[in-house]
Amino acid sequence: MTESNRRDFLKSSGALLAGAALAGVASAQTSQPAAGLAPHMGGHTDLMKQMIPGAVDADGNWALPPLGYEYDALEPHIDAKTMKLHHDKHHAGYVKGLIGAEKKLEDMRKAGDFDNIDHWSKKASFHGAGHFLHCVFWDSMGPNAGGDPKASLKKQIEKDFGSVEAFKNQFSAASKSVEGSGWGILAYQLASDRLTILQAQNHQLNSQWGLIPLLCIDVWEHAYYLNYQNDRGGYIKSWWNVVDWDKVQTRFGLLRGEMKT
Ligand code: MN3
Repeated sequence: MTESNRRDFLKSSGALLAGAALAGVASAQTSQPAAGLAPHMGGHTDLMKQMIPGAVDADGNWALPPLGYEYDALEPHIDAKTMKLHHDKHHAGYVKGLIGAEKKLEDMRKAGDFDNIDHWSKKASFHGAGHFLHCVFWDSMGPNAGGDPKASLKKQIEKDFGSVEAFKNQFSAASKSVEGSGWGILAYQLASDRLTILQAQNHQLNSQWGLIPLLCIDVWEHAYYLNYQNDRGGYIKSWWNVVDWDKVQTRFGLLRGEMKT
């Protein structure tokens, strides 16, 4: 590319980027006239810390967040033994696995030897997705919860799914029919300003790009087998009673710029 061609290219690609940014602003303002531009823009790390508290420690290293309630707080819907094993052993394992995989990738870079790149890239994806989803999972539940979404999240669910009942039916069906181990996920699509339901296998498969999980249910057997055995549908039905919609609303509100970070 000649220098003048390069300048023309930069000029036109810059114009395209600026156009895309303006289009984004316009659509955000159309859907959220009162909020306008999100006040958290430029502070995404702070935003994520509020959305998924405790996913990293004060030094920015991956960490196991403490539960915001007692192990037995979700009984009778989720028993204390399941919660303790799930949080202290399974989730802790993903945090350890993510830290370990990132260390291996660092070692490979230092050594300039990428023979095992497939293995450790996949491990980082698996454990990283597992860590993130468990953080959202714990922070989607609580005692004295259940009921239906309220405020702006309720309106968005009605807009994108027709009704809260239709949303719950789709979410439950998707979660129940995950092949093997996985998750049902309600996620916010940043590009379209819409909600969508994902059916993740393991932690990291069947996703899209550019969306943030707001609410998720773990349907790995370790999440329910002690109490429900093979009755995944019974577990999902009961789980709706511990969904803390205020927390889900907070995540949605932060992403939409409806509240300050
Ligand atoms: Mn799990």
